[in-house]
Amino acid sequence: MNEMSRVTAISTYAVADGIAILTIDSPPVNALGHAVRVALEAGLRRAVADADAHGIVIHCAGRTFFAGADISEFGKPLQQPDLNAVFDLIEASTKPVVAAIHGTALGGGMELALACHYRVATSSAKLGLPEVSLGLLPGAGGTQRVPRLVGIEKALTLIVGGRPIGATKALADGLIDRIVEGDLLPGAILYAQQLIARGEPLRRVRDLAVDLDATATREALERFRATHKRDLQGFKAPGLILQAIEAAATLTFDEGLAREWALFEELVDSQESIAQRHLFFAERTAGKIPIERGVQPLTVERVAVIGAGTMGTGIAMVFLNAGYPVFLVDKAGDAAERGAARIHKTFGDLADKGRISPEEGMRRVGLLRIGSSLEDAVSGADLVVEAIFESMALKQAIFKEIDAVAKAGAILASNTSFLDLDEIAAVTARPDQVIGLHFFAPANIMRLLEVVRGARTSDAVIATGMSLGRRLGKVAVLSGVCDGFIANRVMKPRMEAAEALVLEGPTPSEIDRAMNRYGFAMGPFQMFDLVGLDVIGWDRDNSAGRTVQEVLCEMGRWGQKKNGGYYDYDEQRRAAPSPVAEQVIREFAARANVPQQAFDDAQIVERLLYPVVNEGAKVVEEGIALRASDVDIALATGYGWPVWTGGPMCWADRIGLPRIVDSLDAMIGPDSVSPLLRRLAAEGGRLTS
Ligand code: 3H9
Repeated sequence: MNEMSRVTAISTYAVADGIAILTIDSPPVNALGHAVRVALEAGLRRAVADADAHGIVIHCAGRTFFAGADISEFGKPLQQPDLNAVFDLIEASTKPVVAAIHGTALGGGMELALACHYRVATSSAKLGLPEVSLGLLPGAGGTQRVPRLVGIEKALTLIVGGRPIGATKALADGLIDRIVEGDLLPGAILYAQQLIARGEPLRRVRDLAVDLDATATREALERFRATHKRDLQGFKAPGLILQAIEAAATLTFDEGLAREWALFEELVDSQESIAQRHLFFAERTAGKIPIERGVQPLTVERVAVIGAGTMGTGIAMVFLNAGYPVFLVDKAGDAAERGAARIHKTFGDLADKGRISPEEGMRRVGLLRIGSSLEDAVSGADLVVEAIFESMALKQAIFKEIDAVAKAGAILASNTSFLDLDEIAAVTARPDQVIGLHFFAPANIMRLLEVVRGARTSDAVIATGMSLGRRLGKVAVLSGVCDGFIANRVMKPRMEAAEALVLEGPTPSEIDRAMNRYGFAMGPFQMFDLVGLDVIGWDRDNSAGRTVQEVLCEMGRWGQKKNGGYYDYDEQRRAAPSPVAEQVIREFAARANVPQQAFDDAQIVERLLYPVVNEGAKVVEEGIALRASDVDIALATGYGWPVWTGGPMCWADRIGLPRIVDSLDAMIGPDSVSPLLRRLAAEGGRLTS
């Protein structure tokens, strides 16, 4: 290799055996921001002009190939050169350009690779167009080049689905040309030399034909729309992606590119994409926590889970999925055996569906031990997660026992969803080692993990909880101690508002429908019926018809499990509005002299969700959540808050805080409105930055 020289501050240029190597080094993920585009342009011009170079390899230093356009540049004026200008240079090169891919070639990064004449990748590389999850579409040729390379049907799955694929599949589909075993760069150079030696043509994806004609493409799009109707509801990007892909089959390449750009610009400025980009950064910001500099997470190798109920077995699976040996213990009868059976069945089902290999299923099951002796389970564990019944007395008793047998330094975690962690920690001799790990049900599916710091939890233990969350594939959000922590506390006013509103005129199904239209998979009454009215705070012994819930429970209308609650259910558990429940509600309202009126969807949304915004602001001002974006990401990942609204705080900023405060003043009274919310509204401020 001749001497390496700098092209710009973040790029180098060298020639090895007749091949120019252009290396970009822009940590952390080589996002294609302005400086990177400038570096690519300069490097390409130099390589094209260099008489010693007969081919060009584009390559990235650090952990990954280009992970996409720089998302933080969206919404700001575009600085030239744009990506398409860089890609024009690549395609116009008279020397073959090879993309050498490692890590993740995502979004604009994959589009850059597609603009190259050839692509090689390491076997561990992943490629994808995840723009849809940011409410965007690939805006640098992705919707035009992918259909030309792999056909319309596969392009739909890749671009609307947004899930990256591995190198092996990319090779099989024709997205890449070779998998390099061993060192990537020498492999890419060798490949470029072979292309030149064989006199292979400069393959420009833009010149390939799309596999389907216009009519067949439209039919394929219709089929796709019909099959994925539910998944696409509420989102703006998928519909526009379909239009862009249609353009690939109906327009020339350049016309298609122009159409794609127009659609991209429409999306970049859309509320949906702004909200989804907010959540992208919210997820990453949640990991930034105020602990002493240099504090490192403790080592966790072995885990004990106490309690083999639904929550305990779910939590055990989360750890098994991530490769941790787990001891699941339950003192009651054969509870641990039954928990283990559920775990075996879940992994078996996953293997049957092809989601994991049978060997992987066996490996995970092999990491599980069960028993009924607390000491056996706990004594070897670095982390003990308690997941027993939600009672302070029971939790304190079990923490005393655990504390006595756990090794020194072991972390004791509670999965409590409401109780005061400090009271639990106080019964142990190691309150600094006690933390809350609040998983959301089903624990093996839901992405949110609230890491609850007690008054005395040490920084090292907090750091461990947060880094563990990441290793478990969860979104870890740090919460202080309060009733319900972040997500449950912030959502509680929605339930209370629904119970009050139903007495004022709207039926349960009207209220739920407004929530469904807003974007929640379930409204509050659908949720009550699913969970069971008898288990959400019904005091059976003292029930005296004081609330609608008490009356329904006394009637045996406990929800889905009894074929009746707020709704009536048929044998297939299909819900229908219930005349019986509605009569109970109206009689109740008449007795309490509640004035009746009609509410439209927008009014229902205000009544139910403005109080949620208010509670979110309180959680921030009390320091329970570190920042408003933590509330948003917690609700999006823990409660299915529709991501295209960005979560309650982002949504509130869009509506305008003064309007929300005015409405809350009238609705719940000025004394109940969060002072932070009121101050920001007065100052023209925002909850999210
Ligand atoms: C696009 O390409 C549009 C084009 O079609 C058209 C354009 C015209 N930009 O996730 P991590 C930051 S849209 C800016 O913790 P990991 C991230 O915020 C883009 N910043 O690491 C974080 O910063 P900080 C399509 C980005 O190893 C740091 O990098 N591409 C970007 O767990 C580390 O991130 C995507 O949607 C970016 N594109 O995962 C890919 N990406 O340290 C988005 C990351 O200050 N990225 N950052 O908190 C990812 O999926 C993951 O970051 C990745 C690495 C898998 C790459």
